Parts: sequence; structure tokens; C-alpha cells
Amino acid sequence: MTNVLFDSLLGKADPAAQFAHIPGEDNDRYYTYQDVMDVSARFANVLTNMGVQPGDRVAVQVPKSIEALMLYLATVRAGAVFLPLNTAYTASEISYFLENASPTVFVCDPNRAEEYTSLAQDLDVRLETMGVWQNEETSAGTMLDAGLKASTTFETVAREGSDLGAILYTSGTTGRSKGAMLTHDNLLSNAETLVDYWKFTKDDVLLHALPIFHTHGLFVATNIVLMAGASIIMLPGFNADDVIHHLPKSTSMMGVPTFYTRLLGDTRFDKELVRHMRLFVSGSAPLLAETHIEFEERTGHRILERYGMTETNMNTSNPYDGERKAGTVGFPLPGVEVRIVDPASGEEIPDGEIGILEVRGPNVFAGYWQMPDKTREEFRDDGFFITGDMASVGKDGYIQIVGRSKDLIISGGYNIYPKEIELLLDEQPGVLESAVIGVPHPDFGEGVVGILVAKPGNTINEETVLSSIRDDIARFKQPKRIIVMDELPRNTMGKVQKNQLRETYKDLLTT
Ligand code: MLC
Ligand code: AMP
Repeated sequence: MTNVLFDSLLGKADPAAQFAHIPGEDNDRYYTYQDVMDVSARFANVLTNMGVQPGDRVAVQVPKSIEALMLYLATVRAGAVFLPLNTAYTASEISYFLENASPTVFVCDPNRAEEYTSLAQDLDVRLETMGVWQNEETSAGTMLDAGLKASTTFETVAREGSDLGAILYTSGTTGRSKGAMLTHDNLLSNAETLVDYWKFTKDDVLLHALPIFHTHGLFVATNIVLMAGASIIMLPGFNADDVIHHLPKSTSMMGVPTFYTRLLGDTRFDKELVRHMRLFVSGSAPLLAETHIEFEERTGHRILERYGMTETNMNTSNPYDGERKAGTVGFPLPGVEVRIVDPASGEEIPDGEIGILEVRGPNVFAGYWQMPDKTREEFRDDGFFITGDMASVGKDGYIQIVGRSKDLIISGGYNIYPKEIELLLDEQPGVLESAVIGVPHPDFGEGVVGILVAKPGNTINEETVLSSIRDDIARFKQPKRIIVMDELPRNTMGKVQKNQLRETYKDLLTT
């Protein structure tokens, strides 16, 4: 009996090969594949000793570190389900995830343990902590302390391909987040496909600057590296100085478009710096064609743009060897079926016309955690998942994402659902109603703007509203600006005309 995901990711690894270089302020650290086996075994023992059983959820909201990545592998190894959470989420957001997923253990940042103690008690979740490793003498949380004392031997728990490996929450158009259930097969099939498609080998060194609580940094970047027996340079986040410093030692990088526009804004980022690089991948948000073109002019490299989703992992990609076309997301990946349908009838439409993109394949998730109705709503009877992205297929077969039928803002690669912010703004004193839109933002692609209408006899102050929602939702979701209008534009059916608002305020964040 095997553990489908863990054994496939690590089954062929050379124990002596380097897995990670972790630059530090005082000294750098290095992980071999043997260390990966040992440390993941230690944490798997710790989790099992805490009573974590196969199928149990392990919720994790910790700063990025190599040990946090080991906790992911340990959870899979113990047969449990990894549930990573954005470090920007506030306690009130976290309480929803803990209540909905009922994890056995919640591992948080040691600096936030106090904030979460009573919540964990109320929900009967065991609270543990994990910060960033310093040295053997300095405690950086209970998980690391326990890991140091645990054995490096662990009998990996058998799991089948249809068993869950992870749950990742994605926001919903109705305001409440849904947990996308990802099976071992979902994650494995995508990793296998991408290693092949993007030609990753053991000689690759991936510069890792993405967060590890989302599909892009956790699965796409990490699983591919493990599967290929390659290595990573693990940065705590994106910082242009660090990226520029470490690019000469890397062969590949994955990023959201903001990474690339920020690099292009830095004169040190030039042809010489990236001469030896093999691959730059972009995704999670649309890469402007002009960024793609400027990037090639500056570096001689063509960014490889791909398209994916939390629910589906990666669906399409520009080719590795063929032409990487600016403004397109390439072709369906091997084994992945993509079709474009008429939103109203669900019928497939001819190439060149715009419709909703639907996808079917081994990469597509198993449904939303404990939400059978939502799951049914988003799948067709023949198993295609309705992504909510509007797309068309060109004559040459390249797919273009042209918009979204879902009311969603993507800011710096993070998804923000307007409904969630509108519900909160509507509760603020003096607010009659609100509309939240995304408008062009020079750094994040799109930025959030809240449009408010005051109740009769009330006035609304931008600063007051912004400060009163500060602790309720993650900072990246909070509007960059609040605008007050006398009334919201509506069509004859009474629906708020967000297109009109987006047009009116299109320059608000760029000027
Ligand atoms: C940070 N801020 C943002 C933001 N990130 N605001 C809007 N959108 C964002 N994405 C705000 C902070 O709240 C803060 O506000 C200020 O900007 C500076 O914060 P920071 O932490 O210093 O920002 P920085 O480290 O520069 O982060 C920007 C970033 C980061 C682009 C590097 O957002 C990032 O790593 N994004 C990647 C997201 C990602 O991995 N997505 C993949 C999803 S998976 P203030 O006001 O307090 O100063 C997926 C599937 C797929 O979508 O296809 O891949
Ligand atoms: P998430 O739910 O965070 O996984 O975000 C997935 C969404 O990001 C998709 O439904 C798309 O709307 C968007 N997305 C991902 N990659 C691309 C891309 N290359 N171009 C345009 N949109 C993208």
C-alpha cells in the first residue's frame, strides 16, 4: 500500500541531492532530500501523537518557511488533509474556516497564539504554533520544539488517489468561502504533467518567492520541484532586491504578474542578470500583453503564461518549445479537456466566439467541502467544471481569457469577492448600500474601490469607514479608496451597473 501523493513526489528522490537553499540574515541553511524525509517524518510523528487521524484536517496559518512546507508533506504523510490559510486573514475570517472545516489541529504564528486561544477552545481545536526556525536554542513555536524531539522514522500512512490531500478555501460570489477538496490524484496528475510540459529536471533551481498557502506557490511550484528532484531557493516573500540577488543562482521562477512588473521597474533587472535562466512562468492573474513584450525586449526571455484555479490546479499553458503568445494562456494541458460554452444554453460555441470556459480532467477537484449544492451548481452533468472565466479560442488554437462572468477582483494574484466586502460595508454606520469594484492598479493589476451611498441625513467619511473595517477582513481585501455617491447606477431590472462604475473610476488608482 502506498501513499499516492507523498510516495510519488519523493519516491525517486536522491537523498543526497539538495532540495532547498534558505538564505538567512546571519547564515544560510540547506536542506537535502534526506532532510525532507527526516523532517517530514518528525512532523508526521508529532501530528500523529496529537491524535491526528487519516482524513483529519490540519489547518495552518504560519509565516513562510521551509519547515512550513515540511508540515504540508508531513500532513500528507500522516494521511491527513492540509488546510493552508493566508497569513493576512484576521481572527474573524479564521473563525469561519475553523468552524467550517473542523480541523483537529490549528497551527498558527506564535505571535498570534493569544489572539486565537479562546477561539480554539470554543471550537475544540488543538492550538499549536510555528514560527520561523532560528536555531536549536531559540524556540520558534510548539511544533518546532516537538519536532526536534520526534523520531525521523515514520511509517507513511497509505492513501489512495481519491483520498483528500488538501482543502484550499476560495471565496464565493455569495460572500462565503468554499473549501475546494483536492485529492492525491488531482495534485499528482498536475505535477506529473507540468514537470513534463515545462521540462523540469533535477538540475533546475526554482526561485521561490510566492506565498505557500495558495495553489501557485504550494502545489505548482513545490510539487513540481519535488517530482523532478530539483531544488528551490526559498525566499520569505517577493522583494525585488532579494530576487535580483538570487536570480543568478536560479534557473527558473514562477510568479504573479506583479512580480514581473516590479522587476521591470528596476534597472538592475537586465539581460545579463537573467542570461542563464531557463524559464519564467506567470499566472494567477492576467499578464498584460505589454508586460510580456517589454519583458522580452528587456531580457530576451518570453514569459510562459499559464492559466489555473484553486479548484482545478493548472488547466492550460503556453508551449515550452513553440511560440509563447502574449495575451493568451496557450493550450489545454495533456489530459485536460477545455470547452467554451454559451453561458445561457451551456452549448459549445464556435472558435473565435466568447463564452464560459469549462474544464474536465484528473486535475479537477472533488467538490466543495460539505457543500453538495454549491458543488452541483458548478458542475455540468457530464463532469465539466464551470470556471466562471470568459474565454475564446483563436484560429491558431491559443486560448484567451477575456474576462470573468463571476464578480471577482484579482489584486496582485489574490482573489477578492466584492460581495464579501459589500456585506461588511453595508453594516457600517450611516451606509445605505455599497458596490465594490476592481479598477486598474499600477502595481496589483486591479485594486479594490468601495462605492457607498449614505442613508438619508448621514454623511460618510472615507477614513472612518476604512478604519472601522480594519480588523474585520484581510488588509489586501480592504478598499484602496472609498467613494461616496448620491445613488448607485442601476439598470431597469434594478441591478447595479458595475461596468459603468468601473468606467467612471477607471483612473482613480492610477493617477
Ligand atoms: C499586499 N497588499 C495588497 C496585496 N498584497 N493589496 C492588494 N492586493 C495584494 N495582492 C497590501 C498590503 O495589505 C499592504 O497594505 C501593502 O499592500 C504592502 O504589503 P506587503 O505585504 O509589503 O506587500 P508585498 O509583500 O509587496 O505583496 C505584494 C505581492 C503579494 C504581490 C508580492 O500580494 C503576493 O505575493 N501575491 C501573490 C499571490 C498569489 O500567490 N496568488 C496565487 C493564488 S493561486 P497597507 O495599506 O497595509 O500598506 C491561483 C491559481 C493560479 O490564483 O492560477 O495560480
Ligand atoms: P483562484 O481562485 O485564486 O485560484 O484564482 C483563479 C482565477 O485566477 C481564475 O479563475 C482566473 O480568473 C484567474 N487566472 C489564473 N490564471 C490566469 C491567467 N493566466 N490569466 C487570466 N486569469 C487567470
